[in-house]
Amino acid sequence: MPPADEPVLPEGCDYVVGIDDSGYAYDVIDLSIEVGQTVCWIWEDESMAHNVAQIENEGDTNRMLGGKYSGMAMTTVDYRVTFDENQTFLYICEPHATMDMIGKVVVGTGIMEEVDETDSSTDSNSVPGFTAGLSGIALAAAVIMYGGRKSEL
Ligand SMILES: [Cu+2]
Repeated sequence: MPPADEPVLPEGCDYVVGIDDSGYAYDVIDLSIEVGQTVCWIWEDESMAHNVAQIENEGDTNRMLGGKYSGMAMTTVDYRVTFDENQTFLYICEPHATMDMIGKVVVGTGIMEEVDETDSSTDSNSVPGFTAGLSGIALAAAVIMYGGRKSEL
């Protein structure tokens, strides 16, 4: 039974993760959800600034590049993620990672299936700069190949 003062979930959120009374931890650190559900990390006017940064492996204190990221730590945050695939989502609060401010969301089976590479572009949270960098490299490679071919003639 949830406590009587449990706030109503904001629209679009299936679960809300906030900051606990200590001010240095999430109030829900181990969550299990269904595929397609949305977790909202929401806090307001906290005394300390916090964020949500995906990590690759348990114990990591640095965020995973290209992972989900709420941005710079803030005292007020509203960060929402809809999980469309089975996976175990591990995250830290960057300023307090070494103080064990960590959390986990187990989505469905908790095990990510092999994903076709072409699917990565559909991830709305992918970093645009990363994709742009890759196409830049592809372009450079094409120019080099073209140049090489011309000199053979
Ligand atoms: Cu924090």
